[in-house]
Amino acid sequence: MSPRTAEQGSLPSGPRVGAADDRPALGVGMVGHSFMGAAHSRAWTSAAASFPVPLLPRLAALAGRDGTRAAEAAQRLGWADVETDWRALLEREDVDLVDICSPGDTHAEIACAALAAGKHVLCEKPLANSVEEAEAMVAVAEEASARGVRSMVGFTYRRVPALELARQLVASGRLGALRHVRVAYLQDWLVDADAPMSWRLDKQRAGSGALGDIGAHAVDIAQHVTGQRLTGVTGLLETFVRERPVVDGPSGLTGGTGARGATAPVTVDDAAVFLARTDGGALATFEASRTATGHKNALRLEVDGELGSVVFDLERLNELQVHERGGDALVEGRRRVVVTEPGHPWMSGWWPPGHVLGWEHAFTHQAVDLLGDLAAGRAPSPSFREGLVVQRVLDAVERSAAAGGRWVEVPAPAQDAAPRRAAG
Ligand code: SOE
Repeated sequence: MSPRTAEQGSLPSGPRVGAADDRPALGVGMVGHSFMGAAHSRAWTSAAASFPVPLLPRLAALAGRDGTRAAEAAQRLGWADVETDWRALLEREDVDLVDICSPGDTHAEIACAALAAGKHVLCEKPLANSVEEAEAMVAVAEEASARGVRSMVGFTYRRVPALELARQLVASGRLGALRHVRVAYLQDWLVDADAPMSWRLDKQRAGSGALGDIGAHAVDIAQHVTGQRLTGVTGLLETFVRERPVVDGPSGLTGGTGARGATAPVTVDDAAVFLARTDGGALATFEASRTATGHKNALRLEVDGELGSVVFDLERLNELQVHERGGDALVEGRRRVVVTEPGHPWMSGWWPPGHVLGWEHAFTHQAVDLLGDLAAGRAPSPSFREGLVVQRVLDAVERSAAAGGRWVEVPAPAQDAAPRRAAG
């Protein structure tokens, strides 16, 4: 599916295309418009303002089951049109890419149908609710890729400049042979037993709880930064709050008045802890919790090598702590690198040194890289197959936890994940 020319796309919204700008347009149709839908919308609208993207994203249509809420979101987020059935996006000539920002139980059906219809796909993480679903998505995605129809899974933290710098330092050998990987992704929005039910707490909708929601990020970024794969795990899961109030409102199980009624069972984990080995001989520890009191969105990664180590904290996302051994013992220790220099990943598109970025900018970088891949006819990364690698780790943790924490091997991928590419 080749993107349409700016002349063919006569949509009222999206970046203004003047006579001088003859870049082709890429029509986007998005499914879902809550938290991730808002983040993706801002990414599509900011990509062209900060980077010389080869395709101009056009926010063609937003799909949401509740037409009134979808229309309000479309107005607020800059979408030109609204559909109440995602399938309508697949029929639209002005949609070249479907951006899936809906709950996990919708990913497989929507992605497979969109790819079969010749639409590129960006799918939020985790890729699916099960290994079986993820394997089916990979098969459809790789067949579609042979037709030039591309797909990507949205592990956005790969596109935080400081984490890409960490990956480059590891890949360059500056840290030496890796010994330890330590990842904790801690939030506390569910620590209050009164926090209401939502789709994220329903196994049927979400697949798992903290493990798949934020543990997926922890697993992906650990594998991406180290360039190593988790080969086996032992894990524990816990649900601390087993019943939650059903709030009859948009974020509850049914849209409506906001009245509090009965409670419903929580069928997913509040927290996951697991240990792993990597195929590079390192030991890894992971923690993912949405009941970690006092932690708001605290993704912390530490990689310790024979020659040095790096420490990243999402709550200080413009910084990377770097320690390289062998210096002057008098002043040896970690130095704080502010990752905002022009030569740092993606920083060429932003501000002078020290003018820091935020959480949302990784979504912009994701959109920028995807637009570049589509224009160049390249397979985007992370691919659905890389999403399947994460899914297999999540599944192994669940199987380990269900078996009292016994060691569970993680099946090796059938073929290498997409080649790692230097960042933008
Ligand atoms: C969970 O609270 C969450 O919204 C994740 O679903 C997102 O992937 C993460 O970026 C922020 O936290």
